[in-house]
Amino acid sequence: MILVRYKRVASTNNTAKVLANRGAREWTVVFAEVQTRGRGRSGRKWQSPRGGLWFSVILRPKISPGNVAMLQFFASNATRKAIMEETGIEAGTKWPNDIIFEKRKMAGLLVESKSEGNQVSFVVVGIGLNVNQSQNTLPEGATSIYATSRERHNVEQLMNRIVENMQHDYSILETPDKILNEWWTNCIHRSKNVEIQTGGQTRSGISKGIDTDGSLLLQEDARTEHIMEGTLRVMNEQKTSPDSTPPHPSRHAKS
Ligand code: BT5
Repeated sequence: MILVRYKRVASTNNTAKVLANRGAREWTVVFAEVQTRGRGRSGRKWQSPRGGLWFSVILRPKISPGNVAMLQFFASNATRKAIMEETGIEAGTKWPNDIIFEKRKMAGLLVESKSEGNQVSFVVVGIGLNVNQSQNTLPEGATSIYATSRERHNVEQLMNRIVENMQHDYSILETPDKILNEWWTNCIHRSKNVEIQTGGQTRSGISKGIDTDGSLLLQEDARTEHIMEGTLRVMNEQKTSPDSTPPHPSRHAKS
């Protein structure tokens, strides 16, 4: 890992993309104590004050551009595991890019990439994890490790653990099923009723799985649809089908 540390940047993803375009090596990591223009998906803002962990990892995986979304699931798994290993908090995954604890967002990921032809030239995996912020400084619907456990943690130690987990599992990018399985097994809306805001529409149904293109499988009445992007809300806590639901029935459920 090659660490590039800043006290303050606009967005570690922006800086990482500049470095990647200049040829930075794989596993170059851009870290900032504060982001002044932290970004979420679709131009949303990501609040990034001191006390949280804000960083981006440059990767050059040998995958096709159509599979870049796998990096999001891959990095979510590494982050969820690191939180558990370092703090004991058992958080869950939420489609497409969240880590949740007790219905509140603890972390978010922003994966951006550049491809040339059929080759991915780089992927930037941006990870934002609320660590030492107290509840009253967090946005609505958010939580932090401190707000959850009353324990403060070293943000760089958490980052190192996340990157180590990614490095340890990097070769399984070649076996996407393992990544999808792990993500889905820890998903907070596995086989639950959900509502998704997508492209100006509201879709609702039972979330049935995820696929290598990053989509969510949503069962609406008799049809199962692939939802490519959106914001998901879990509608109730009752399981609609038994726990034996296959982790990602995608291969069998395409409509
Ligand atoms: C995300 O977007 O969840 C992706 C967040 C990625 C942040 C990292 S930090 C390092 C790297 N550099 C960047 O500039 N970004 C990445 P999205 O799913 O669109 O969620 C955005 C929404 O989350 C906002 O509209 C708020 O409602 C909420 N939000 C903003 N700041 C938050 C925070 N610190 N914790 C929890 N929720 C937050």
